[in-house]
Amino acid sequence: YNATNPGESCPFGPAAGGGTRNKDWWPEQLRLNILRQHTSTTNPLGADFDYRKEFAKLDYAALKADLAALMTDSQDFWPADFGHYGGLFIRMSWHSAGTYRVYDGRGGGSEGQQRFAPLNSWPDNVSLDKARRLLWPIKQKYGNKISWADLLLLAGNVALETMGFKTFGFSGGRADTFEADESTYWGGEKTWLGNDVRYGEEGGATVMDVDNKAQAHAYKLQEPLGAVHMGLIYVNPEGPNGVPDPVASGHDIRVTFGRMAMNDEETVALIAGGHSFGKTHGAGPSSHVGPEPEGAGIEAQGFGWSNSFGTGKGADAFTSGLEVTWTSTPTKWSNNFFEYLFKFEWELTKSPAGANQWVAKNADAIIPHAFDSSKKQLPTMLTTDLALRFDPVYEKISRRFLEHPDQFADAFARAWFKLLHRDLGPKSLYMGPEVPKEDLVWQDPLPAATGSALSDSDITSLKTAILATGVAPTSFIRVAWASAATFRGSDKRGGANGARIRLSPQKGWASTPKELPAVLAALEGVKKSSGKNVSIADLIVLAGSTAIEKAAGVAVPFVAGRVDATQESTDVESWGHLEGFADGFVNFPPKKKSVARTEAWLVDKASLLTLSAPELTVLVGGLRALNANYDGSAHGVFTSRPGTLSNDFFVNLLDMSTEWKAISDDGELFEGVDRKTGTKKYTATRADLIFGSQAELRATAEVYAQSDSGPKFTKDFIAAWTKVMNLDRFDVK
Ligand code: HEB
Repeated sequence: YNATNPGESCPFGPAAGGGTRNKDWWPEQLRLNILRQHTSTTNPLGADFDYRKEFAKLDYAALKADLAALMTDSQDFWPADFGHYGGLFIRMSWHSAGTYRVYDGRGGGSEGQQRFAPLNSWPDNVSLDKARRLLWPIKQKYGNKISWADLLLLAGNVALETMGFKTFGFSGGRADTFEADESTYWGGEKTWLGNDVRYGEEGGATVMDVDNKAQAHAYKLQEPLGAVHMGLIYVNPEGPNGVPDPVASGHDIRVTFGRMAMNDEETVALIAGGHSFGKTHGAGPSSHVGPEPEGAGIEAQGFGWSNSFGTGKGADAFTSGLEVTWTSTPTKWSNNFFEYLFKFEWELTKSPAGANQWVAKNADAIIPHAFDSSKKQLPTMLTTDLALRFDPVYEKISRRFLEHPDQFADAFARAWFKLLHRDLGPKSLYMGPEVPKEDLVWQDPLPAATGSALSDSDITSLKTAILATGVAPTSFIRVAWASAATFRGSDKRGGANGARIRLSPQKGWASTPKELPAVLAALEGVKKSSGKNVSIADLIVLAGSTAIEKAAGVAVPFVAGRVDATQESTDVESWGHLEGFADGFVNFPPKKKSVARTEAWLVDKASLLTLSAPELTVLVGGLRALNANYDGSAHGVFTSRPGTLSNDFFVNLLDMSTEWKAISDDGELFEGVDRKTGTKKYTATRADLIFGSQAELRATAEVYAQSDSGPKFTKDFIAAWTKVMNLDRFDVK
């Protein structure tokens, strides 16, 4: 029996879905797997489980007290450095939250994904398996009242507090997932820490070469990636590609932290604040370190990176291979990090594991040893730490923090809070006794609802007024879609509530329908003449739904209660990311054709809208029949009665009398001709034809094209439309 290779017999044999699979045969095949994740078949808590209700019953103070006690309760299986686990838990929380990316809102700490592959086995997450196991008795004690997702972040917050730092607050409310998320793009490399795929997009350099300064500053990290290598949270601590160049490293840090929505000040505060605590681990050579959790034997029970160097833990621990302790009080908040950063000159040296790091010149041994109180060491830093001094922009901020520790503490507290709460959703979802009062602009704040509720008869008369405006119903549908479809389930941002489509930047997006000003003017008119306290956000949705009602001849549900945001409460840059890369639902073409196919962007958008494959299918078919393309183009409008809700899209797409051929060099546009006569019938995009080409989508399209599908099609379309309109209505769910 080979313990390190137990599957030697036949790892890909005839059981449990083994064997060569579709994605091995056809790696280019469009997969729909990301539309069927986190369902009741994977969640042991069942469909009726409501985490928010459970969290409300939690004895929060008792949980915090237990976490505080854990910090100094050193366990033999992983002894605490300096007798305090604070540093380890801060790093765990930061790595849990730090995978967030602004472009699609994916990653981040809101689902407890650090428990699953690939994150549980990322080279950057070494030893965090130990941190999570230290937390298990507490998770076990409080059960469903605290999710792993919340616990992984709260532990870091409590760690900071037990070491004398005043945090900005904390909110619970993150429900767990129970399977590895497949939707987040972590990069296309086939090797850990590789960088062969992520550079070179759109005119940047193809390979990162830090010795070539001009090139190092021209390279573009592929969007939406937030890390310079597969398997890292952000950047290589030794410097770009391991080259110990603090200035070039500053460039990497700016790019990657920017993608986590952090500006220069937040970035400096986070790095220095975090590295005011704890130490790094690289006591011996990496050759002693065993496989990561996913690659380890069954008897390791989810532990990875077993280390045969010395005791393999404590003073002999190996995590990053670097051996640095930044401050003389690694378990107490101080301004040491900046004091030492500027006080000393730094000399390049090697860790015991051979990694590049820096040691203070002409310094006394003032740094404690983690396990031997009689030993003192020289101050040490990582290349990335020195970037906070040698990058000219970071330097200014760092010097200000050096001179004003209060400003540093405030900036770190706020940036840390943002880091942990960036993907939790609107403030209305925050829970627990430590929710800060202050509104923060990255929360996309909304005013409190003040309007008296609309009665049914109010809604009926508003509908009549909407239809009497003379604006084309399709225009109302386009604007309602553009307004609501900014929502993304990943970080619960966007959506129709707030009517930010009226504001910069959304009103100027290429994807925003040209009719927007006319639609808004008409709806302002409806509001005025109604004399009702109704928001424009509600009217936008009501107008879209009323137009569909008219096109379908069937009632479309509407729930009033949205509010209108202001320009001042809108962070233009941050809201800008919600435009996304493409919207195939209305044939808005991808901005990034070079990195993924149009149909892949469509599935990606459906996943952000939390739609299933049938919902995706019925929505696209219905929107095409309704003539709802963002720019009014006829692509995919396979019907002789555009504007009527019908299943014509499916019927005509699947009709063999049409033959398709590409008519653009980029393979994006197609023409459908009568197979017999050659007469031109339709034009279509990849986001249209995929429903006839991908076998699973085609199977669903067939259901909607059947002669008996009429009522089902209408019912399913209206349900899916209403779902999208209400995705951000956390107040009514
Ligand atoms: Fe950090 C640690 C890197 C940022 C917090 N870091 C650490 C380490 C490394 C790093 C390498 C070591 C690990 C071991 O153990 O060995 N970082 C890094 C980088 C960055 C960072 C590269 C970017 C630049 N951090 C950061 C942040 C934070 C942190 C932001 C928060 C806020 N860290 C931390 C801590 C620690 C670390 C606390 C310690 C841990 C212990 O003690 O265990």
